[in-house]
Amino acid sequence: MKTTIDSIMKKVKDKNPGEMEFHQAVHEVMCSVERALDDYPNLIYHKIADRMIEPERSIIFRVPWIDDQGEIQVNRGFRVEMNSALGPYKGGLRFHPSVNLSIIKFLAFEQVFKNALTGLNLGGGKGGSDFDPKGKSDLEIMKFCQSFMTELYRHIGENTDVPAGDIGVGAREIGYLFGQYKRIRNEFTGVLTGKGADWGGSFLRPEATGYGLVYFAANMLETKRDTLENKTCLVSGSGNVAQFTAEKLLEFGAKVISFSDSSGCIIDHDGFTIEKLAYVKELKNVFRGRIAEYKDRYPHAEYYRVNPKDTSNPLWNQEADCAFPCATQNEINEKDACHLLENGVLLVAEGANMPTSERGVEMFIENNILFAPGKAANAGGVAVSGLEMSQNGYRMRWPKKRVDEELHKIMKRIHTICRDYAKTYSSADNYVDGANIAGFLKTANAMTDQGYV
Ligand code: NDP
Ligand code: 2IT
Repeated sequence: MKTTIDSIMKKVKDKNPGEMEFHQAVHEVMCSVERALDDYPNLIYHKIADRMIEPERSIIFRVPWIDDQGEIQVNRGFRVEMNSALGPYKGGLRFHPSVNLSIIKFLAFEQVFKNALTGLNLGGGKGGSDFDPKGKSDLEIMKFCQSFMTELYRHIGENTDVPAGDIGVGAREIGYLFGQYKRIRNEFTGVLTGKGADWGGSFLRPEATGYGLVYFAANMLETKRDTLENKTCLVSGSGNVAQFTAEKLLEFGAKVISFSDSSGCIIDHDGFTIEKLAYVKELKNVFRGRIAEYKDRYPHAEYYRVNPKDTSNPLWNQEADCAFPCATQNEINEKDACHLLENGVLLVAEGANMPTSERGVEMFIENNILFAPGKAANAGGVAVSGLEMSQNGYRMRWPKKRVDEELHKIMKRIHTICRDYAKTYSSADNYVDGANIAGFLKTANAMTDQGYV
């Protein structure tokens, strides 16, 4: 079977040179899937893996817009429609200067398996732009979003491709994107998720990724007859996922001691409270400030600025029971993983997509800690997006309680599926193998049923 992986990886590297993140995501999935391929020889015959690594469609487009000084700016837009075997392409849009084809392809690839795990009819895709929202006025953000949608609208639709938010794309951006789509198409449909609750959005969509992550972590601990109560937790990032992860952790009686952004991290050893969290939310969501400013209000906190010369992040070198990386890809490298293990971490659950390097993942698994890969643990966000699509189909809005119950059920189901597949093909606690194999087989079976398309 090694030859299968080697030949797949050779093709991926030859056809997509330099796309390191995409190679990493494919390699991780294929290493798990090889454990199951003996049972499914027809998948090799049908060249399922070969088909899966080639996006059904990749769209790259120019996004011109005019800044507040009247200067024309030009960014690059992307939408990678990876796989529609299980439903319309579904996945977020990322606006960040680091965005390139490799990043969008790795995210789209991960999204295929994540969406399969939700049990909903969702295919996988991802998009975005190298546009940097930092320091831009509201008007500039609106003009950029309108220009972005002026091209994207022809590729998407409620039954074709349904984008949502990701890094740099939240409620404000979804509003501007939706407004422009509606204007061009003259139709009010559920073409985007993460909409405002008064105009087609689902209750709890903003909270869903973070809340779902904590539900998943609680399920993992339950297998060891343990809970989150009184656990000291590290959370990275300070955006959508990080904020609602921390909020739910506090509700579950855990102690959260950190947040971060791309400039640095803040450690509050006394623990964040609801009031302190409200300040972080205001700082990031209203004033669009930096996490360093937390110290202005709470001077006892420690702040560590990102030092480009540092090969490890001080955030991951704190004593803690649980870690929730919620910022970005590869934010936990081998050294960070080493620090977490040395400090006695017992659970790592990924809120971000692929935040742990491949070696970091191996180290967590070798050391038998509970490790949840993003495609399982952060699936609550896209799952509630799926519920938003259903609600839009009926032109109805479910009460918060119902959405939360559904989210609980979906996260529990994903947890069970991961363990079931892990038990069959790997070891019960190997959620990486469980998630990859379950997501792959579900998608692969649908592709086989639908012929060579
Ligand atoms: P936000 O834009 O709301 O927040 C992103 C946070 O991560 C910010 O604090 C940001 O800091 C930090 N960050 C971004 N890039 C970097 C970087 N290169 N280095 C260090 N910190 C960085 O995004 P989300 O919270 O929505 O997304 C966070 C992660 O969760 C991403 O990996 C995303 O793909 C994933 N995810 C999101 C879902 C969702 O529903 N939104 C669903 C599932 C996964 P700064 O302010 O300095 O940019
Ligand atoms: O990575 C993700 O799952 C998301 N950014 C959310 C996607 C969605 O369609 O809600």
